Amino acid sequence: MSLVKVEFSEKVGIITLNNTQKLNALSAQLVDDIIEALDNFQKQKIHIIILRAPEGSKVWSAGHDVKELPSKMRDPLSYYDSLEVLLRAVEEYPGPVIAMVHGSVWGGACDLIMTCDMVIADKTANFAMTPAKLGVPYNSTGILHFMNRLPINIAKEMFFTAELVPAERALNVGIINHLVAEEELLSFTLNLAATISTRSMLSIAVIKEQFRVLSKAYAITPSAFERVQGMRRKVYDSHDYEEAITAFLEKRPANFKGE
Ligand code: KGJ
Repeated sequence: MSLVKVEFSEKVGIITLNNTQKLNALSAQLVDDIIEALDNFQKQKIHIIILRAPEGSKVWSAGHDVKELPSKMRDPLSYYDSLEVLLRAVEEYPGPVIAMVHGSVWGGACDLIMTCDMVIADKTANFAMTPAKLGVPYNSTGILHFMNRLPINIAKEMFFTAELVPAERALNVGIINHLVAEEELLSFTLNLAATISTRSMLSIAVIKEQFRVLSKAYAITPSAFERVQGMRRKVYDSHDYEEAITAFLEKRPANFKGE
């Protein structure tokens, strides 16, 4: 059974993450279902996608399925990790992907909404970037998503504190495009999609691709790349990574040692 619900009109497709029992944690299966929905919409030439959770959800998505993170000694966010595959699918969709957010957004799901082209939210929305809570060495493409979107001090605060940023502040710092009343969340998002749908989709698809290519146009030497990978490895080989994942599963705070 699919973990997403799909609806569409002529040009707008809605994908609802529909695994609320698991707080829409981004498991490999949920990710596969989202990607399949995106692929089908692309074949049907649906130009604009809205990504949402079921109405009234307290949690929009709890982020990467922690139970699917590898145990120690393996990169938890490698190129083919399900979250990474999803983020690329959203970035490469040839039309706008709009995140419509009611409820809290955690970790990898926060990276997902930052990868969407726009974010519309109501006052229940809040956003936390949690790798430091789970001892996860975040990957460089993920860091870049935040650098490209937010002032660096705000991105660092999110990563260093792993605390939820409430909706009003999220608007002020640029995480979200529009903060709207709860009862207007869907109509506002659909109106925005309707406006976009009157524009040239060819032009928009090319501009979106230009933003994608140019926002990643950073040169890095092979040795710098290998150094970063080596530093990240120290983290996923560490006591702290193993301890934080175990602590999550045992529903207790992690006891970090910094090694
Ligand atoms: N992955 C897997 N299972 C999860 C996750 C998750 N991310 N979040 C929650 N669950 C499971 C819990 O283990 C419970 O399972 C169930 O969902 C309900 O959660 O005990 P079970 O029923 O088998 P819970 O905690 O009882 O619900 P609430 O008390 O309502 O709390 C909701 C919260 C969202 C506040 C809480 O579940 C929570 O803090 N979840 C973890 C959120 C998080 O830190 N996500 C980021 C994961 N990390 C990343 O995405 C990445 C990439 N990273 O680098 O950190």
